[in-house]
Amino acid sequence: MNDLAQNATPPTRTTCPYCGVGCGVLASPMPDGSVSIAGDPDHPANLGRLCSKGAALGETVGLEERLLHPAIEGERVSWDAALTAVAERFSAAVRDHGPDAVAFYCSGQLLTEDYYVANKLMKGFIGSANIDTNSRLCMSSSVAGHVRAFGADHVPVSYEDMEAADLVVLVGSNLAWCHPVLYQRLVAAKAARPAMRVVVIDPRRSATCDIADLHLALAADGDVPLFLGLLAHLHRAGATDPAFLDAHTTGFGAALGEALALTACDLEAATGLSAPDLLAFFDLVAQTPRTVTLWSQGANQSASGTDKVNAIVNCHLATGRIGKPGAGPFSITGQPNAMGGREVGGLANMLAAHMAIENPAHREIVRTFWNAPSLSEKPGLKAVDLFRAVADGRIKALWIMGTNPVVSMPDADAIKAALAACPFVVVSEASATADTLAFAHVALPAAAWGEKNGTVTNSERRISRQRPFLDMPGEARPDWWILSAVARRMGFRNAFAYHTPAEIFAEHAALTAFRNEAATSRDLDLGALAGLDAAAYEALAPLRWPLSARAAAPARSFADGRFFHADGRARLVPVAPPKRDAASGFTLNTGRVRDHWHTMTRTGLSPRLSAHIAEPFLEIHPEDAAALGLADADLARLSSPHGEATLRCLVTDRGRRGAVFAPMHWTAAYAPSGRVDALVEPRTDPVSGQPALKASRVSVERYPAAWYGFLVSTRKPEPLSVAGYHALARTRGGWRAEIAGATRLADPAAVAAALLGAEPTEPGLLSYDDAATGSHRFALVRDGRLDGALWLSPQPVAVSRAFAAEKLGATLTALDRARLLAGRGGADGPDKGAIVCSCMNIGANDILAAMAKGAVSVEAVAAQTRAGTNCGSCRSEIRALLARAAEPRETVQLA
Ligand SMILES: Nc1nc2c(c(=O)[nH]1)N[C@H]1C(S)=C(S)[C@@H](COP(=O)(O)OP(=O)(O)OC[C@H]3O[C@@H](n4cnc5c(=O)[nH]c(N)nc54)[C@H](O)[C@@H]3O)O[C@H]1N2
Ligand SMILES: Nc1nc2c(c(=O)[nH]1)N[C@H]1C(S)=C(S)[C@@H](COP(=O)(O)OP(=O)(O)OC[C@H]3O[C@@H](n4cnc5c(=O)[nH]c(N)nc54)[C@H](O)[C@@H]3O)O[C@H]1N2
Ligand code: SF4
Ligand SMILES: [Mo]
Repeated sequence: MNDLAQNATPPTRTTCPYCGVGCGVLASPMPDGSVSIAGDPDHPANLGRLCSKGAALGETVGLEERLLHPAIEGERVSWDAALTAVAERFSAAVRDHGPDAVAFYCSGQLLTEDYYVANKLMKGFIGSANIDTNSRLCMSSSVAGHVRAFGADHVPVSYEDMEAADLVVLVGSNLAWCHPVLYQRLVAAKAARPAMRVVVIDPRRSATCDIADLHLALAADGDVPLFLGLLAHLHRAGATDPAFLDAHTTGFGAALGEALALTACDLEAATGLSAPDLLAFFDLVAQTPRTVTLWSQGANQSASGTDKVNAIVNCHLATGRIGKPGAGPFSITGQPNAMGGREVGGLANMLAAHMAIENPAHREIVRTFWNAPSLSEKPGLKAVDLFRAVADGRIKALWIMGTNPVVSMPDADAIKAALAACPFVVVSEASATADTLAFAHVALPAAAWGEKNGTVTNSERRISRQRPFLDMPGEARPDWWILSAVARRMGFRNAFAYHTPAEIFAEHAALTAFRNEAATSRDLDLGALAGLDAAAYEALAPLRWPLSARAAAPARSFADGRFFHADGRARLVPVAPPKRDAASGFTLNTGRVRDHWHTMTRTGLSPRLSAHIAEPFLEIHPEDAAALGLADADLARLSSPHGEATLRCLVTDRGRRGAVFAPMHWTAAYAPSGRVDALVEPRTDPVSGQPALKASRVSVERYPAAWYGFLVSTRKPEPLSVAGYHALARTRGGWRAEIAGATRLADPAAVAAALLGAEPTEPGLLSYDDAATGSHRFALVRDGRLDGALWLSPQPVAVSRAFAAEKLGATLTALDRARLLAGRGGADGPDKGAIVCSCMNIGANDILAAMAKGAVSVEAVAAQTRAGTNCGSCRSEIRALLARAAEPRETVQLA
């Protein structure tokens, strides 16, 4: 995989642009234009490891779908014209309607330097706090929970603490798929110390349950009651730490009062868990001082998200399990720079450098440091409210950067309507196919990963550099450059006279240390980096903060029992169980798959990553499916008061009855009816404003398919509008698509010719009609090679996707042609089945074959097939195959 040895220039040390683990990457542009990627063995986050997404980064840096030039109303313009237009329209809106008539909507994928400039411009110079970010959808409940408990948004735990714990409790985290390298570290730690215990708390039996000693498949939003029950149990079992509570906290009495108010009966009803399961969990926690509780979106993305966070933190404070090795509450971040965004104050209710906008002393510090003419005095609109203000005309000019809200916001069709109605929308984007770009009056081409230069902070507060190793293509520019250029055109010349990201970083670091003298006054202190010059910035090694200029960094956060509230104490927050609605229908849970990233503008470019799961799907319990007359691989139509979606059924008992799960990734660009956020209700947590993305009410019915189809083609198939449903994916050598329609096809041959780009009478267009089953098969052969193939059937198409995709572009034998029309592999070309290992392109059937030959362990499978030998992200799936020894799915490629 790694061709570094062939390359003369040393690789560039950079950081992965995907998840919050923040792995170090060595990137080397190769003479043939490709990029070789390897894990950085010296980076403390990953020590050389990468997951499937990181390992495939080289497949995502091409220019195929890049936005390369600024445009106004779709017409290419100069940068000067575009920047001037943005500055004039924003200035005019502020002049005519006041500063709160404009807004920025940013992203945890911006670099710290970009984010710093955006926040400074909006809060300090435009004079509004209407800058919010996709981190509102991601981390804001944790931010609010930390601030309530600790007096600052401080994450006290490190990856090493997780490895050193005797018990790791994962709450609403599918770590195996979403933070795969951290998961591998956990797997390795448990293998080295088998006494370690892992508990997974998730309504679904996710891939992460592979290493769980205990999986609590709780009911949606059962977390607050569960941790209330735990607090009561810790109290009764004498596992609390009265000395710690006494010396370092307030609020225990009230928090315990809420916990004791919950009866055992209430607890079982609210969590959906049995008494023995609850007791097993409670006992394990009570007996294990070195406990790390790690949580993610199953906690944050909820109407009770902030309370969930505090219910968890309360248990750590009550037992004094915080500020100690191998113990603590660990909110793990999703995006590569969610933490950096929080550090510069990129949320509408924060200021900068972890200061609070409501705090006059903090405002004075920032006003003075920035020499800001009109520092905002009050919090701005949070994402959901911000788009409501766009919809009802209060926002006259909106700038979206580094996020794709018409796909990722709840009530996503309403977001489209809001943008369509907004007088002025600016979108800074790297991809020309991002759905949100369709609503831009001004489109600005942003530099992307591999080109941009700056810093990110990972989940354990470690700042790492992203360094460029590719030239910026076309007219793409870094986000900080674009923002600074607009700021200067708005008249703020001196404050935004930046030439390099190093200057911006040094200013940010200086602000964190400005009037931050007393030992506990503000947690974020990067004073040691305030004077950083260009060379030192260039060479900056990955570092965990605080990095104070005046004092040695404390060995460990909260080790001295001092917190950031004015009284120096932590607060236990009394939380009550959420009210439960008794509405009918299904609870729609949403989340991620292993090999796609968010709205797929990057991972969708990679054939390797697209092979794992190539289509949006719906996990539904067998009993629910049977009641609805739905079988595996049928299509289901979902509807809610907000919108609709059509998804492929994956009938599985890994979820609870009455609950369905769908991935968030698919967009209009890949599967127009797979945009699940069209269904999701814009209900938010009352404290954090984070939307409840994991528990919408939906109804499910069968999509009345008259026919189903599957095709592969060397060209992007058009027009897919013949199909009521389609899902496109890249595959080696071209494209594949799942299609279906509700009305019978009058002329299948004509459809085939159109979709495959063939003349209806072209001799190379082979066809086979099977009257018995009503199915039709077509193969287009040009110059002896397979140019495309289409299968149509009244039932879900039972053709081996891997075999069809593999033959695309290949020279065909007579036997191949026969097999293609039959849709199966043959003895000499076995059908791989669903791809499990995307690095090595190994399918489920390859693994089953190895098992048939006697492989009984992941290692033995790896030795025979090479599956799992590169990044290791697929090992939990291999283990699951070993455990189930089940048949692979033929018709749909789902893990
Ligand atoms: N492959 C991949 N990795 C990613 C990303 C990606 O797009 N793709 N995105 C990154 C980002 S930005 C983020 S935020 C993280 C997210 O990382 P995770 O939070 O781990 O991922 P999700 O799949 O969103 O949700 C996690 C789990 O929460 C469970 N859940 C749902 N409701 C509840 C509940 O009420 N209680 C509990 N306890 N659990 C519940 C779901 O069943 C799901 O398995 O992943 C990051 N890593
Ligand atoms: N139903 C449901 N919805 C969800 C979630 C869920 O679990 N369920 N999760 C939520 C969470 S946690 C998150 S983090 C969001 C993520 O949702 P989004 O932020 O909308 O997802 P991305 O696809 O990462 O969007 C990033 C965009 O920035 C572009 N881009 C890439 N690099 C750059 C750059 O350097 N500069 C600029 N200007 N643009 C760039 C990309 O092409 C892409 O269009 O989704 C949220 N929505
Ligand atoms: S775990 Fe994977 S996606 Fe996350 S930072 Fe590491 S290589 Fe990137
Ligand atoms: Mo996220």
